[in-house]
Amino acid sequence: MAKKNQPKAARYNSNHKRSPTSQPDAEKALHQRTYKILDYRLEKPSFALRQIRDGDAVRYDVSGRLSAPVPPIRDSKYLSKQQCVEIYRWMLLNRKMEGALENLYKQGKVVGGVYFGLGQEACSCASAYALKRDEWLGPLIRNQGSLLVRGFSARDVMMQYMAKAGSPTKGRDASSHFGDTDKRNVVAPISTLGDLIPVLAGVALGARLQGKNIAVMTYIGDGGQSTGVTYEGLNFAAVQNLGLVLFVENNLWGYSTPADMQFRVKDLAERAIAYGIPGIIVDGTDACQVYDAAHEACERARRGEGPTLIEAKMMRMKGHAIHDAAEYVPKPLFEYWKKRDPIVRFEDYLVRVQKWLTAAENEKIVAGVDEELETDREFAVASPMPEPESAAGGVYCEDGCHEVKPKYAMPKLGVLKSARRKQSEAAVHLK
Ligand SMILES: Cc1ncc(C[n+]2csc(CCOP(=O)(O)OP(=O)(O)O)c2C)c(N)n1
Ligand SMILES: [Mg+2]
Repeated sequence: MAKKNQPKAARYNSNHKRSPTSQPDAEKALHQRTYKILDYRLEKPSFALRQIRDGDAVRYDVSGRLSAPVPPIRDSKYLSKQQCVEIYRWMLLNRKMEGALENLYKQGKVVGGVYFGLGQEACSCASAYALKRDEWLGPLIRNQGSLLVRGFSARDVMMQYMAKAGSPTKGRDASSHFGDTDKRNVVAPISTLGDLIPVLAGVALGARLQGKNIAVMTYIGDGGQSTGVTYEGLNFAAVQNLGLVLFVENNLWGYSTPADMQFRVKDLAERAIAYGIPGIIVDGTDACQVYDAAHEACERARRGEGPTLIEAKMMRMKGHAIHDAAEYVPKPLFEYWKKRDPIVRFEDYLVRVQKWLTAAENEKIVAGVDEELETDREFAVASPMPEPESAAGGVYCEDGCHEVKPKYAMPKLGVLKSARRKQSEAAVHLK
């Protein structure tokens, strides 16, 4: 084989260790600092991806402990049986709704593409579940489960994808770029990755000026976290002690780029150290771990103690969107994560391990979800498309159509002053 055609192998393994320096022990002890990253996982997957170039073609090989036993679900410190069952139902609705969307797309009824959160339902649903009704969420396109938890229906999501007149954006967008700043406190996803972070930090700042420390939650992917605005937004939240709960969804791929080619740190939770905020790792396929970390971070936020970065490790179980068959993902990686399916494992936990659901009760939940979806799907399909003339409406704010009112109270100047005082006290303390 000619040299230029030979497969070249490059290792992209974030577990590389730099060679130790030859500092004397005493000097090392003097300079060494230690930082804590909490890790809730019951399993620490260990594998490496290898990029193989064969001429112009690129593919990935995976090696490591791919036959490791599947970890159990970790008991939650906070969730009741009732709450676990509720989260399980949201996850089921999330998954089955996306299945219905895939079918609608194949029937030519969806305008544009479809984005899936397959394998990430625990992360979307259990995280949003930790917020109180009057707190705020800024989902990304993969967090359709979070939208359901915040009070949107499967009907809303399906109508949106079909650009129906009665959809949340009245047919103006054909994916999940919608929110509700009036009742559900949801900021619409922003396509430029990372931009939701300063926006949500701003929401927390607004609430504080109105005299209330609230938790605000948003997400960023393993790819999107490389953007500058992620740093700027989180740093702003950190120095202002704003109650931002940032889920870094490490699903191992950003489009076709593997996570190991996106960052050099071992765990993205380590980024928290540089912001001076707590960093936590959870298994993103375990709803109990996701909820517990989210709940603790929300409680910190409500106490006015600032942001938390939670890295949720999982796998994007489909391509980037429906057009992407994800051929570049090594099959054994899919097989490994399929065994760690968040819904199958949570169901097993509720039915067999905890015996919180009988088989008959479980079947009733599944049937209820199917029935709800079928009703919503039929309604969405039968509902009309927007009238062409309506396209120009709703672009500009007409007199009185949007009254911007403070959500919590009239802004207080004193709050600002006390926040500044707290900051300068903290600065003195650090010195
Ligand atoms: C600033 C910015 N750069 C690039 C894109 C195009 N883009 C959209 S999604 C995506 C991949 C994101 O990967 P990741 O953040 O890991 O999220 P995932 O899709 O895996 O959930 C890219 C590159 C964008 N929307 N915004
Ligand atoms: Mg990703």
